[in-house]
Amino acid sequence: MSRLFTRDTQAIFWNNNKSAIQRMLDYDYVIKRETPSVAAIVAPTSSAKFEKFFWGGDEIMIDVFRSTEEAVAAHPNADVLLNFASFRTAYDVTMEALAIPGQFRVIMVTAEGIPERLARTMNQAARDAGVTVIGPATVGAIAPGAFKIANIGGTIENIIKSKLHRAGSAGLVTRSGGLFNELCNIIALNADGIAEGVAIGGDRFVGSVFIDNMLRMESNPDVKYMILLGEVGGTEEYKVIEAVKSGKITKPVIAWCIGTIAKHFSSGVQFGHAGASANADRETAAAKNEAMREAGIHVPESFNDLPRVINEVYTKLYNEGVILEIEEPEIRTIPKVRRPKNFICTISDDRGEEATYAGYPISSVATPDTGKTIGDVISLLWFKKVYPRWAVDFIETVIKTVADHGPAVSGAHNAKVTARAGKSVVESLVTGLLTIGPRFGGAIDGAAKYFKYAYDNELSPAEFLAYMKKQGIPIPGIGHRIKSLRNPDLRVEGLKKFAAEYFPKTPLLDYALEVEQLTTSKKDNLILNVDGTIGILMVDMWRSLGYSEEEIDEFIESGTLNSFFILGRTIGFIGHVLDEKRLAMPMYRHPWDDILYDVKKAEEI
Ligand code: Q5B
Repeated sequence: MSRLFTRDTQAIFWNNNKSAIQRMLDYDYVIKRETPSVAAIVAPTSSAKFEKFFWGGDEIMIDVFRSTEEAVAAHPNADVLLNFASFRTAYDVTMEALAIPGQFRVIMVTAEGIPERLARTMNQAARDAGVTVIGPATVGAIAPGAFKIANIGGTIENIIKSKLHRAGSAGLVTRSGGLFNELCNIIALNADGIAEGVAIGGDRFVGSVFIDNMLRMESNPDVKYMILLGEVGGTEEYKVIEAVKSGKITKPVIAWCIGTIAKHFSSGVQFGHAGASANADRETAAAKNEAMREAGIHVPESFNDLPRVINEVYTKLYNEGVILEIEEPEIRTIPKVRRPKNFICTISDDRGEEATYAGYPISSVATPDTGKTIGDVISLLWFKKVYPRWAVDFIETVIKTVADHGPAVSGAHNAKVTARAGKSVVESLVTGLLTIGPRFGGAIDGAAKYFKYAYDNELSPAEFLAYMKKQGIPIPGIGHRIKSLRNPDLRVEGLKKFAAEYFPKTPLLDYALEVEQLTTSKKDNLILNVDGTIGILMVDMWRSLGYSEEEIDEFIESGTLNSFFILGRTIGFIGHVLDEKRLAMPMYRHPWDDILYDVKKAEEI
């Protein structure tokens, strides 16, 4: 791995830190990345499924997951974890991520103050797994023109001024995030910017140290020379000295350790970072600067002298032809005024020449020669998927099966009465639709939910009945007013026959038929009815199609299954309403003799 990040790198962002994520996406937009650098967000306590962010003047949605595992399952290409958890959680988040084999290449840990014992364990675990940890206590890293972590580099204006929107020639490693930005500015003014930069973090125990990053930069062809900004405390700079001496690092290195002021204090001084305190003479900034100078590293006289040295090394490499002139790339600008959108649509788009259903032009599903049916249209518009033929045909069969069941059922009766009151088609239709509910036609979701629960929890049919009795509700999908063992519902027989012929397997239906044996042994109309059969077979269908249990539960909770009845029966209700209008039927009044009047004179109080 010679380059830390590329233009294709995508990260999972742990914690819904909206402003930091927006900064990454603004950077992506400016440098004309094709994909957002944040693939997903992990927010364990959030109920959101996505978060909206600006992409230039437009908006995009980033998936939100409850756990890193779920995020990885949906975005297996995201090989960077940006761990923005607090210092209390950051260790666990990193260890969980490391437990997902081969997923993450780089993990950045921003939290400051992780207990040192845990930081050491975490860093060693990452090292063992071959994962580069940046941090803890860092603003991160950047590969200009490719990928930038969160807030590193500051605002877009600052990024462009510091030439961080495209790759330059220096490899930059610092401890401090604040000085990282300052150094980028200095390098932009005195050279051509950086090719890769890492702020390794200010804690005493950080994951990747100077030498890890500099050895990678040695093999990164974009990096022509390196700049190391160390500080008082620790001995990591000596590993770089060794690598220069042994020839492992051959590219020119410029280095400065800050904290030389420490020698003017009588006792040891703790600078800003936890690791910035010298515990021995060789840990002082002065000693390290001297040792680096002796090893042939370009060490300035002072921090103020650093820009001159950078310019000197850069100019030499430029004159030698090692560094070439950089053609400045075109960048995009972020609009000053951005308006969040009020509505989101993920199923159809009417903006092009021809409107599309889930990406398919209407003509590709609507014209007869395509062979597509209403089942195909439903699979696109309800599920945003192209279902296989057997599943599409099943949906179509369901719609046709429930289209009507005569004028006597609750909904059709209501629609007819309304039409006879002179109301329009739509008004009459909705009165019919409003009758669909747990007893009439709307037991499909309930049937799927309870039978699925019973089957998944391995309840025997008797245990299931006892469970439902305890719930105090009739089993959805069981029982019919007119259909029974003696007068079987042929619609149910048809659906079962379809499933036997075309479904890969029907475990939930098989279970439901066992339950039916028990219920019909009590009363012969307690059959598995049309609602129940549809609900149960839809679960079998989705399982065969590879949907996750969460996805199926979500279909059930959102009322997707009852929608099949609503859609199908709309055809029948409209038929009944048109029938009434065609027949010019007068207003309906219910006959007195069909009403039991039991009206007592109201008591006065
Ligand atoms: N009992 C459907 O009831 C109906 C029981 C049960 C345990 C049960 C009833 C029920 C669940 C909801 C359901 C969809 C209300 C039906 C449809 C579309 C349609 C309609 C059409 C079309 C019928 C008598 C005795 C009582 C009850 C017990 C009844 N159901 N026990 N689980 N599920 N089912 N709905 O016949 O001891 O005497 O007190 O709610 O799946 O809507 O064509 O008409 O296409 O349009 O009126 O097909 O089964 O019986 O309620 O008087 O009960 O049986 O506890 O016991 P009934 P009830 P007990 S398909």
